[in-house]
Amino acid sequence: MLEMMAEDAVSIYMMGDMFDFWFEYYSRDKSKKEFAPLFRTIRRIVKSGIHVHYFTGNHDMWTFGGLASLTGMEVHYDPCTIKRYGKTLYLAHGDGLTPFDLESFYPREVQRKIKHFQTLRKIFHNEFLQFCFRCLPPKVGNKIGYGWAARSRRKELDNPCPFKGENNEELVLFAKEEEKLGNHRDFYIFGHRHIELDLQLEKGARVIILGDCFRQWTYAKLDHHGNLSLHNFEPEETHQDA
Ligand SMILES: [Mn+2]
Repeated sequence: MLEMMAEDAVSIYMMGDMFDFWFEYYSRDKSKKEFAPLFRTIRRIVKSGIHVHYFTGNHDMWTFGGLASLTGMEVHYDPCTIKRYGKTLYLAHGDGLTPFDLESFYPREVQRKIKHFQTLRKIFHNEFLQFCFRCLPPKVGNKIGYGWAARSRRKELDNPCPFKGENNEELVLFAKEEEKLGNHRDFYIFGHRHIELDLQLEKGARVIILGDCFRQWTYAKLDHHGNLSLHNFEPEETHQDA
């Protein structure tokens, strides 16, 4: 997919959670070797003059410089607003982005769920706890991390969560709130939710949620006229020899 994009891209933006679990320890983690072919490809693309950006997600925020130095990508830990071809784009993985005013949007039960996720997110971002986890032997840390990721994957498979509608989907509500506050963007682009969404808001903004890169292989393309379109990559077509 990356090689296909590299044929005519100026920049490539990956919206995070490309890894089930990514953590950089103080000691050497031999299991990272399995990503060598991916990293070689990214390095080659970067070397060819294409800017490659990575937005960390909630499964791979624990990079402390390693991912950038292994690949040459620019790693972003926070959402970014960029301007390309006359359009303004808000780019973020999407975890933790909820409308500020939870009470007016959600019933109490949903508010509780969101607050629970926010607490967990604070724990995951805590620098002291990150320091402690970095001291663990990679084998132990990975067992915990991959175990957690597998549990959440199973939960999602057992209980898939399709588009909740524009009055309930947190990322849509977040974008609407931004527009209301006067922070206009032409496109809001997110990952995180594993659903494909291309939604036009009233004020001309569009919310794009990119599906995934294991079933739907979704990507968005912004051409030099500023038109944005969604596509699905078909791996078989170009990778019969892989
Ligand atoms: Mn995510």
